[in-house]
Order: sequence, then structure tokens, then C-alpha cells
Amino acid sequence: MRALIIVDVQNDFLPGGALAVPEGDKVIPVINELQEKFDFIVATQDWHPADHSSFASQHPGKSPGDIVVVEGEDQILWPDHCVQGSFGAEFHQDLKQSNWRKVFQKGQNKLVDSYSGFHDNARKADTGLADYLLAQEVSEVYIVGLATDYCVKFTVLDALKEGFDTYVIEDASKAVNINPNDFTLALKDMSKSGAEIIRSRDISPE
Ligand code: VGL
Ligand code: ZN
Repeated sequence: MRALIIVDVQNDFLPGGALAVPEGDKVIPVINELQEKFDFIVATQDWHPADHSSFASQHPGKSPGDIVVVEGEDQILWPDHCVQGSFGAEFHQDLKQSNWRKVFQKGQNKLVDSYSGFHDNARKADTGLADYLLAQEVSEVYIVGLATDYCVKFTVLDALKEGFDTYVIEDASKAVNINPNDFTLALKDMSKSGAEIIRSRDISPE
């Protein structure tokens, strides 16, 4: 069985949000149309406490984009975003949610960031996504959403490690692009690791 995994299509990652992905809103109609082709849909949600260590505001003198070491791991600092219960953490209102089986939240531990929908960056905690998919006999995953160069990429790399046949739908994902070619580099990384990069029109109805 195949599953669609929708990564972090939340207000803070959309234009006007705290950590806006350029043209992030363009993926919404594409993802809504794709959802018609999938029976099995799950989503991930970045879900941080207000004092999360990935926030520049928690490191006096530091700014978004700076890198610090937290618990022995390099951490890029971000603006405060996706704080639990805030509007910024909600899914965009135009994103269809009625057919979702389950939402997997990540980034709750203030000391560890979690880009992947499967594990935190230190691989200490597991969201339960892999076991959930396996229990439902999912073997193929199609990954879309925000941002291509962070949460989509790490979710794809973990899906491959978990043994899923993994597809990235490139027109249903946009990058933060701190450097202008980060979108292209992320696609290359994912492809080198074994993911197939496809377009939404390549997907046939179930
Ligand atoms: C993300 C940076 C920080 C993402 C989440 O969803 O790609 N990026 N938190
Ligand atoms: Zn985050």
C-alpha cells in the first residue's frame, strides 16, 4: 500500500509566517489535488514549546541563521515558530485535512530539534510514524510539503533508512533556500540516498 506524508504545511512556514518559505503557499492546491489520489494520508506538525532551543530568542546575542551547539549537536537557530497552540502552528486553512488518518507532532523536546517526521535530530526519540505505517502495511511513501531543504529532506532520508520505497513530489514542496540552490542540493541528496524524484502528474489514481 502507498501513503502520502504531508510535512509541516503550517501557517508559520507560509508567506506572512514567522519562518516563511518563499512561495510555500503554492504547494497547497497541488497537495489538495494529490490527496484525491491517496487512500492513506498522514501529516507531520512542527510543535515546539515556547522556549525551544532552536529559537534564536533563547540564545542571548544570537540571531536566526547562527549555529550553536546544543547537547553536543550543531543547531541552526530559527525565529520563534510553530509554538504549541499558536496560530502559526496550525495547518493552513485551505489545506484539506478531512481524509487524514493521523498527525505526527515533532520538536516537543526543548533540547533537541526534530526535522524528520520519524525521529528527532539526535535519534533519541521516535514519533511512532514508522511503526504506524508498517502496521498498516504501507511499503511506499510519497513525501510532500515544507521545507524541501529541512523537514522534507530529513523525513525522506529516514523513510529510506526505515526501508520504505520513497518518492519526493518536487512540485509539491518548496525550500527555505538560505542559499539559493538549497532546493536543488536537497533533491540531489535525497536522490543519491535512493529516493525517486517525481512530479505530481506522474501519480496515477489508486
Ligand atoms: C522546519 C526549520 C525549523 C521545516 C522546521 O519544517 O522544514 N525548518 N523547523
Ligand atoms: Zn521547527
